[in-house]
Amino acid sequence: MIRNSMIGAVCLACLLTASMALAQDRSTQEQACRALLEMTDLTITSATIRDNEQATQPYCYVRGVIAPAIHFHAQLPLPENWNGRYLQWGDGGKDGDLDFANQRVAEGYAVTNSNTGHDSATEPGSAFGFNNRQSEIDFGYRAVHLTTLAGKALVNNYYSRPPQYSYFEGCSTGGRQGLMQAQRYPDDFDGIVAGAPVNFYQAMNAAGVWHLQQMAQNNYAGNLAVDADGDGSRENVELVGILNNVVMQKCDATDSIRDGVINDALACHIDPAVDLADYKCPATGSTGVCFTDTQIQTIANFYRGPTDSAGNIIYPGKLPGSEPDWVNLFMPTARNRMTPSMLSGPAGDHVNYLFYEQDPGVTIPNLAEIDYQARRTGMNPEFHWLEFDVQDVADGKAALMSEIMDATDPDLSAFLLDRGGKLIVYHGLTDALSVAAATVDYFSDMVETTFAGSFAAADAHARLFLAPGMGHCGGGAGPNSWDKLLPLVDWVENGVAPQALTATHSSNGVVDNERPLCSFPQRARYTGPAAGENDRANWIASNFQCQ
Ligand SMILES: [Ca+2]
Ligand SMILES: [Ca+2]
Ligand SMILES: [Ca+2]
Ligand SMILES: [Ca+2]
Repeated sequence: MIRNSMIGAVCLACLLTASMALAQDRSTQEQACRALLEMTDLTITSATIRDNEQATQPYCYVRGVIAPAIHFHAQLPLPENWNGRYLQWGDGGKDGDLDFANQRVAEGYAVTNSNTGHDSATEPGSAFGFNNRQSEIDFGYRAVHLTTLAGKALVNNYYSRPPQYSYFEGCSTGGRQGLMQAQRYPDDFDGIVAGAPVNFYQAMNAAGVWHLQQMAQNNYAGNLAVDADGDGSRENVELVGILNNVVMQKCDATDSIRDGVINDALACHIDPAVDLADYKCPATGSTGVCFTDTQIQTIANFYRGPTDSAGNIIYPGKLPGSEPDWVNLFMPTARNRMTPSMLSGPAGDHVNYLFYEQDPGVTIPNLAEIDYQARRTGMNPEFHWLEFDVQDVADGKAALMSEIMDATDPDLSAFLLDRGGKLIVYHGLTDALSVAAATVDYFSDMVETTFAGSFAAADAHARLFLAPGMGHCGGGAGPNSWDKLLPLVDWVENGVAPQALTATHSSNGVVDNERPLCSFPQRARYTGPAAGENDRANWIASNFQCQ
């Protein structure tokens, strides 16, 4: 008893001392963080110690402003937890908010992100670009660059030394930003990972509108969602399932593995008129679920992509295997109130505010109202997305906005050769939003311009990894998960170039498919136990080789 109470007393004193030390720690930490408010050449509006939801250790959280309207924040690990690296975290969609990278902070990175020059709560979607060139420039490239400079200044001040290495990590809009940085500001980063880049920004968004038009035109005649019960609402999406099955029957097993994943979607060619012949509606009176001529044309157009009046592709069509993702993105159904996510999201208001040098008009009150007559009079005339003509891309009507937002300069010699930077690009092959074929085109152009067409020469500086069966930045039937940053850090700091990225697919938290993603143009080939291709147990990375 006595012994126990003594131990208790000792521990109590012990705890008291420990908690006093902690409080002292916190106040010292707070002081060091708050000192950033005193920086005279950077507008810092707050600096305070904050807990990290994804770690036990708190960090110094800083907010600041760059004129005229870029708001940014920095997540700075405590000095003893800092890994010496700086990371600019990429944005998504049209951004307009501060994105947190708690996991990277927990790993020791000093991280920054900005609202890219506008707030999405007041100017949602593309609306920030309404008669506001400065806002467009900030979103296009200026915000990321200046936030990076601010982030490096903060790091230098807080840790009393500059970052040893600087990185950029992002996907989608973040992928575009990564390529933009490599092209415009080659000195900002030592390494960049750019996922599913939307770098053909104008063409891609114009294509998005064009695909929506395919579904909506002639009172939804080409829509793949059908009104199966005749109550006037198009709720049935069975046709997409049938289409996807036909595609899988044709191309899933070309890698000799039936896993619901097309290994080389770029080599899978679908001719809807031929491949869907068995499911075509009869000439008179359709019975059951079948494809009309107009629907078959829609599908052909989806795989082909929009073309200009001379027949040139404006933006590549959707790759086989991506069909399930057409539903939410492009198909007006009763379930999405006839407003697919591409319409309510990136493309619906793009042509109103971010495409033309002069904005043609504000959005109509309800984007789903296809019969609505846009009002041409008044202070703010309207422009209906159905009026948009994709030929305007080819006619150069987006030239100025392309200059601001596209990141398609194939010359990366300043970043890759002069600075010695490293670039990892990845793209899911069933991405129906930004299409991997466009990234293959850009990467090949880059190799042509920067490395005289030699992929072998490019390999030491930049690599492209295509992920079979992966959707936009993640998801999909194929292996779609891996640490995006770690292989880049290893390459930059240890000179270990990633031969392959090991990606996994999980169902209910259990890994059920694993594959090496190969450096393009190599592809993964099965080299495991003979005749064991279709044994699920053999779907592990070590049973494949990049060839
Ligand atoms: Ca942001
Ligand atoms: Ca504008
Ligand atoms: Ca119905
Ligand atoms: Ca397969």
